[in-house]
Amino acid sequence: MRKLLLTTTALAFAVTAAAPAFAQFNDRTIRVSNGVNADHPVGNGITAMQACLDQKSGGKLKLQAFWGGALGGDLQATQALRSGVQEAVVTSSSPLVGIEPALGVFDLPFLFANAQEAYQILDGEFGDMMNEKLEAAGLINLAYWENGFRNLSNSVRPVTKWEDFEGMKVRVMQNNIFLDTFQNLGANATPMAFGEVFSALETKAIDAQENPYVTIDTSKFFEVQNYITETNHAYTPFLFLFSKPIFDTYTQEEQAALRECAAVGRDLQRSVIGDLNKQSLEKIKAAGLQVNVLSEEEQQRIREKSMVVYEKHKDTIGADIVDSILAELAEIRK
Ligand code: TF8
Repeated sequence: MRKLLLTTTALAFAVTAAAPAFAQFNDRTIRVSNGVNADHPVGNGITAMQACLDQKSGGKLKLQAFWGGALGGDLQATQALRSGVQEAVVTSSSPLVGIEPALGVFDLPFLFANAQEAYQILDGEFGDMMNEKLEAAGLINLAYWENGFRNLSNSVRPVTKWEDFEGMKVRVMQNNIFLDTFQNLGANATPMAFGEVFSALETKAIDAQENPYVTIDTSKFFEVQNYITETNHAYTPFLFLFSKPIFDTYTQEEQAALRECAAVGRDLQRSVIGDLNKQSLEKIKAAGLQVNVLSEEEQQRIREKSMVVYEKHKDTIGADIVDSILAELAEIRK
């Protein structure tokens, strides 16, 4: 009896050993592009995601990151995903409103009051609903990473109230909600791809731009700017998008590993941004920029003035979408 048991056990081991390890995984190189530089927290997120993939796939799924827009800007790379010529991109949602207008909901000024609110909405049912829309457009959103709360930098004067925007040449993303938000404040808003911003600031073709502190730091915008105002006027999510035509050819195990590991990367990336935000601000101050924080009163004035943008863009985004996010936020804030 004992001998029989031993033989059975030995046989079981032999069968396990004979089965090729990670048989459900193929050797794959997954190109991931992003407009930011490698020292942006997206870099930490990619490293964490890779460690997770190594474990799950036995080293078969490899991320190959491209930085600084090396494979094209957000929109260009996203189109390459849709046509199945590039695997993945970490992109802001804002430049993609031409592909999926509902994404514009995240561009509404002062929508989220803090990151926790954003996480609840993005990682919950609302985020899933948006992912279904993206899927219909040929894009699998593996997870919502973070670009973050946006602040204004400029080279001409301190901005402490909305009247200070008058005539200022502000670069905005290629997105009509941002365009209207800044035009409505009196700025001369100019849509421009991210990759052109540094040199446009340097040559003074534009006076100002708005991005999270971490991006102002890692993309070196502070080197060609004199003033910063902590406006927190919008929270931009990063989408970790995967090409649906390519994703559909992957095994279920590969797909599941990518989704799970993108969430691991997301958690780390968000926490690194949380820490780095303060450090980036210190670095910007140390470089000699004047930093202004909007008073409660001025922020309230800007917020109220910006509400016309909600009405103007409600139908383009989808009235049901705008109403449902506002209802969910009201619920969260109770
Ligand atoms: C922008 C965005 C960018 C990102 C990325 C670097 O201002 O906030 O920071 O989408 O491509 O265009």
